[in-house]
Amino acid sequence: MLEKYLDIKPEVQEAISMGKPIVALESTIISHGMPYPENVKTALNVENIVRENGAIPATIGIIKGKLKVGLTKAEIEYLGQTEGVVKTSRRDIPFILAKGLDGATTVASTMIISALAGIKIFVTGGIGGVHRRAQETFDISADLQELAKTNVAVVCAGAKSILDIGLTLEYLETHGVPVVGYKTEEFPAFYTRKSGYKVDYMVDSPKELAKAIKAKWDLNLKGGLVIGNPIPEEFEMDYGLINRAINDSINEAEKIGIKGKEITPFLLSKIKDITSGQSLKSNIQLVYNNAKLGAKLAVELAKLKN
Ligand code: PSU
Ligand code: MN
Repeated sequence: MLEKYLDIKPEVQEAISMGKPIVALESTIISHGMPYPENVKTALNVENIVRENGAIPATIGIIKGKLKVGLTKAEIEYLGQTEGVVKTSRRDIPFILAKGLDGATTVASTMIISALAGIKIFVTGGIGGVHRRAQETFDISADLQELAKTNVAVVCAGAKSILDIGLTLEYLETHGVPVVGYKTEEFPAFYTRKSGYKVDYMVDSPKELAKAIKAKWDLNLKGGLVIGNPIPEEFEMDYGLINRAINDSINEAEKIGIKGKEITPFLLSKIKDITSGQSLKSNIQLVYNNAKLGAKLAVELAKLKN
């Protein structure tokens, strides 16, 4: 029945059947998170980094109403430069399929499709979360609910301070989602290594992390994990500079009334303009760094099978 909806690339299908290490990658970062052509270049480099570190990459997206597990180079190009690709979260999936549209998958929907295909490790830049002033707007990303219920581990560089990081961590705690720091006790804030908030657990090796992930799912403790991997020091942004850019972008969004699913892409693009492209450079580098860790983690997890 799933075959009707899922289109798995042969290389990825083979890796799934053989229990080889696989890393899922999302596509909203391609279509709505970065400008062309940097988006496509980054997506292809990320796939190479995953390979160099011993795993098979599977970039996930929706093309003409089919859930694609493992986009080809041409499909990544297509999603990266086609207008009208829909940012697709959990609620959107059925309609993008029924209407035969193209969709870029968020963290939430990439987790869903990964789980359907049997992929356990997923690498991205940053997760969605509880937005600032969510007390009034109710803007909480569907990514957090997905982490609460879907068994996929998400490697990211933390959450940006366009979000309320404290409330995001509280929300995850309520839903039993472990927040792990890779070689750090502090939850990273995407563009910067520090956020002022602690993680629940620090781990020092992909092996230790793989053991914890296996224990969680062996015990049927449903849901995902957030693995915070700080941006390498040499690519980190100045704390004051990035936070001024974020605040100015949020003010601008409020002034012109940007809301809902448009807000994250709007802020990312505004922050890039204010920082003259510096934020994009950091964003690209942190994704590369996550790809390395995600691949190593997938390798360790594959060794622990059964
Ligand atoms: N953060 C980024 N780049 C992105 C996103 C988040 O730095 O591209 C995307 C991810 O796909 C994430 C989504 O799942 O934004 C969250 O959107 P929302 O808050 O509308 O759920
Ligand atoms: Mn939202």
